[in-house]
Amino acid sequence: MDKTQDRKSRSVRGIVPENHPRRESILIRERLVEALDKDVVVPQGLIAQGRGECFDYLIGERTRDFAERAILEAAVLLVEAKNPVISVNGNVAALVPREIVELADTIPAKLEVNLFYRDETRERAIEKVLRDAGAKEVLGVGEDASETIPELFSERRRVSRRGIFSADVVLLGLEDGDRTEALVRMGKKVIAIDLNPLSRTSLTANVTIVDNVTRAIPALRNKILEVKGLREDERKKILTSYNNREILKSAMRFMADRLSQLSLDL
Ligand code: PTJ
Repeated sequence: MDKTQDRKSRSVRGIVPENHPRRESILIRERLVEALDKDVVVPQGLIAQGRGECFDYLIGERTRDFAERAILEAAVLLVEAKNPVISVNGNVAALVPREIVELADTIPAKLEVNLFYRDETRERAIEKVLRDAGAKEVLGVGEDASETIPELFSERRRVSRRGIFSADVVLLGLEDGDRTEALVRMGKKVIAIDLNPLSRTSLTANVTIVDNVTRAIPALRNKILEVKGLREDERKKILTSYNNREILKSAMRFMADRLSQLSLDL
């Protein structure tokens, strides 16, 4: 039996009881392992998910008010952008394929494949996931990723001219710090979804949504529908009153306070 079949035979997808307290989380893990076998996710992506799960525990696996505020800010930025682009890596494609395509349609924004561990097999596999989920156009695949982000040495420097290279607003999920810094240096507004408020990406992005991509992406889409109905002065007020440092501080305070409270309740 090869490794893929071996993993399939051990899958618990069909047997997790409906009332299992960790059902959702177990099924997400199964989804990521399946995506691993299709070259969508890399093994390192499973490690990244584990780190994310740990932070998700600390916020009680719910979208908190610091994330809500960042989502509102992100919604206004995306609606007002001239060339908004959603960057899609392996984990995002595996976790929220349909939701990310719906979000792109709603803004509207372009979808671009951008990988830390890049090779053409993965680019094509992720493009397929997005197309199967309804995407009409997927940038950043093959020759399309012919531009480079200056001063960046990972494979994430390769971007599409019509996409991230010329974007004014870029939405990223599970990003690495170097590229976030490079995009901000290029003058782009960067919106990051990252459960870890301490990561370099979180600290560097213009807007950090400290939440799970599985909750943040649908919430962002709903917020965009609301923001589209706002007047210009209302949107401006939202933009000018935002402070990302304060958002990060309140996420960190929330985690610390929650742990203290939980230790008292033991
Ligand atoms: O598909 P590729 O080749 O582009 O590779 C993707 C990974 C995720 C492997 C790559 O970007 C990577 O190594 O990322 P990092 O540096 O581990 O950063 C991932 C960040 O996302 C960490 O801060 C995690 O806490 C956070 N994170 C993990 N899972 C989630 C998450 N944030 C939101 N939602 C999640 N589900």
